[in-house]
Amino acid sequence: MKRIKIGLKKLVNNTKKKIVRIKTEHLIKEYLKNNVLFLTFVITVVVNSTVLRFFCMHSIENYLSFKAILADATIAIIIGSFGYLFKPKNRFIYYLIFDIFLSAICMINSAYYTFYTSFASVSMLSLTQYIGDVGDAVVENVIQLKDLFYIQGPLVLFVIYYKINKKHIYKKIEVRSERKKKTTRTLAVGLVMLFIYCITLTSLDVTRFVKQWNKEYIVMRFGIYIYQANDVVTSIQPKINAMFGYENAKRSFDEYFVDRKDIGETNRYSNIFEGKNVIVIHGESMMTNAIGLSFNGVEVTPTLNKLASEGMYFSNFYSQVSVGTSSDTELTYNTSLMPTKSGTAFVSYSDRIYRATPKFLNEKGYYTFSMHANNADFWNRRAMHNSLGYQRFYAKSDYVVNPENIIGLGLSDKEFFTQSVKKLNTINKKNENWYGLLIMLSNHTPFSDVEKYGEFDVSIKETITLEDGTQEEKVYPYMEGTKLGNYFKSLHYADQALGEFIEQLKANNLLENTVFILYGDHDARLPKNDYIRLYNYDKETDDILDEDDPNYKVFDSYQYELGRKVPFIIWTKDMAGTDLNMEVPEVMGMVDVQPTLGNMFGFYNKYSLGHDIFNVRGNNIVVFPNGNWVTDKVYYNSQKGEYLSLTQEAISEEYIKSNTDYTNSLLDVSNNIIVFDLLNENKYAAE
Ligand code: GP9
Ligand code: MN
Repeated sequence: MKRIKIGLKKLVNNTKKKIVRIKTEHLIKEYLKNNVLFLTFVITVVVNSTVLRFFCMHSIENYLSFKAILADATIAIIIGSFGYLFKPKNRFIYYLIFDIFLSAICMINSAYYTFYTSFASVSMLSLTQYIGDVGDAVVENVIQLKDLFYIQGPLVLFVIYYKINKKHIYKKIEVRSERKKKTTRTLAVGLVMLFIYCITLTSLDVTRFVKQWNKEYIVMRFGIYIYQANDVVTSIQPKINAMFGYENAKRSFDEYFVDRKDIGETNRYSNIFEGKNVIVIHGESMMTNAIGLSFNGVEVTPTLNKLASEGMYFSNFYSQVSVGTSSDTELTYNTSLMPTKSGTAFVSYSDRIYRATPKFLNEKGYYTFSMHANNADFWNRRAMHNSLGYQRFYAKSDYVVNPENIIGLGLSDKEFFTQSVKKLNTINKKNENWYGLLIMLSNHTPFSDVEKYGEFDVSIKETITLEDGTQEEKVYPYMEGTKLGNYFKSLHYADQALGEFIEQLKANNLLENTVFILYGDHDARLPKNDYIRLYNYDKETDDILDEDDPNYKVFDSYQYELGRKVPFIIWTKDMAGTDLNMEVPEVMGMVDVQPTLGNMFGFYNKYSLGHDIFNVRGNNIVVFPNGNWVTDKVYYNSQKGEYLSLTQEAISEEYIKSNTDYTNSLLDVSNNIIVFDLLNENKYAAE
């Protein structure tokens, strides 16, 4: 009897369980059937964000980051919940609009990341006017097939809608109270998820979220949608800050410069160039790794090699650009300030007061000018060169630009230099002393005007003797057909243009009393794989060496960063063989140029952020706008919180911490100087 009872109880329990299961299954089925659009919306939104991380950040813990997926799903559910406020027949439109919007965010970021290795910011919207001018470069370099993936969002939604619409599911009537109930329930789920998400956040997550400049980290923890929303807020913030945070900014600025005792210190190089004329060359995309490199015995950059070997060559020199690329370098070179944290100084802050090199030299009686054969408003140079103290800006309208003289973005460098020499002659006749910046253009990404660069092989050619004694030339493709290969061809052209320019200067006696200064403005943003091929080519297989091969040279992301060095050279026609003819191998950044040159020409900017390299040799630090930094001992990646040791010396935690603190305060002070116009003495007077 007892057994029968137990048996019956079991049967009842099992049946109950079965009923619950069937009911649950039924409920789930019903839910799925009635909420297909909402679910499709949520899934496509989460998939897009995950795929974006996959394309940009590669490692599995980044793209399958639990926090990011939870954040994306939460956002999608919260947005999606309001879809229920609409009648079923209008609901599709609501989801479609948001799906298009969120997919566009992914697509823009995907393309942006390819170009800048960073996520997009709305503070860059004011720069879209330049996209037309570098349009080809952008399209060729940036838009890739992968960026079209994100269309799947609206597309899938549309297909699903079409299918269910056919089945008339969404034609049914839902009364208002039912719609409200659905909205509140779904929203409640979203809010609970939001709560769970918030308690998973660490204090580091929150601090980085507030600062917003470690973009990869934020996207990894918060997902792309929250990142972008936060970006909108932080991009508007500087404008608001400029209205309210002046007091704090000025206080930290004063404190910072109280500690800077080195500014104005003299050394062996003080005043060595006083009274000399100056030609500064802005070498578009010129990189140090090409110096000394040759293919089949032909040098890529014979002119740069000659200048480097005869002059003062800074071989561990970095540009410190942010999204303002060329213009950021011009800012840093001229003022010893760093690029702004959001937007670009050239575009957003051209009305500020700058203590720029042309101004100092102008005070010493120099005539100062700049030359660049592109549109004067590109990067807002027309306004900004004036703010920097260039008395005259010779731009495109001052040059004769014929279609046959165009390479890449505009007038070819050879033609630019030839026409500039004529102007320099006139300037030289009229002025006792002069200082001019010449901005090159031809060697600009995407380096695809190959047929205009002239002959330069980046293959490997070998003469082999056959069995019958005859000789044959064998060609291995090597870098032919790669972007890096094309870059070398383009750079070879630019170098040749530079060589011809120096000859013309000599022929016109313009080198007699002249200091010739050259900097590479930033790296050429070339694919890492092309460098791997350059350093690990196996001609037998026309492929790269196996990683196990003893000759395999590792080229990882640190090598890539360290390889972004650009040349900085100071040269005069008779420097070779003197004690000024030397290599300076200590790390140095663009921000150190003004103090270094200032000392040589006899002026000191008391608000420079960099250092005279000859006062800090071996003890310098180069800070990058993204918070990374490099010294002679360490390259530190702030995004990952990791570093690469460059010496055998042990690196202490304290070393990393103090340099990271220094980096953060330098970036803060620099940003404050520009945003709050702290060098504007009239503003001080008004206080
Ligand atoms: C445009 C040129 C290029 O005039 O200086 O600017 P970039 O694209 O290198 O910033
Ligand atoms: Mn540039």
